[in-house]
Amino acid sequence: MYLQIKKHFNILITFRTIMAALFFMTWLIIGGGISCQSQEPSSSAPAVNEPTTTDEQPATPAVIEVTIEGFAFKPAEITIAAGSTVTWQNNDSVIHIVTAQDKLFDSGSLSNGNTFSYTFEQKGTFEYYCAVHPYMKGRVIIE
Ligand SMILES: [Cu+2]
Repeated sequence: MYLQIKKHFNILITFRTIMAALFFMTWLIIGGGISCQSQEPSSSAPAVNEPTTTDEQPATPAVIEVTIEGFAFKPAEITIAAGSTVTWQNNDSVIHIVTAQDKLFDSGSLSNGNTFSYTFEQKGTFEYYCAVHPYMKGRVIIE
């Protein structure tokens, strides 16, 4: 008789434990859902600001240096904002001439240490090469 009561008591305890666990899991799921929703507005607020700052960066004109070294333009391709100035410096011991494919600019003869600057006002892709060594090629992308 006593054993039977104890057995019933144990089943009741197990049932209560399962119900408590289920209730706790439901509370976790609902609680997690609420905390996710409450975090969304705060996390989306800086996300709106981030693209604004990255949009502003390319719009800022700058002065960019391209070195001429080892019969190559370094870097060979640059992407910059309209109004930016590119300064080429010849670090080779031979003469190089920075020439635009569309004849937009021409540096003339650049000996060692000489520089040439050009300001890009228009958006677009500008291909250039060295008139002395036409295999030397570069590109300026204005955004
Ligand atoms: Cu050259």
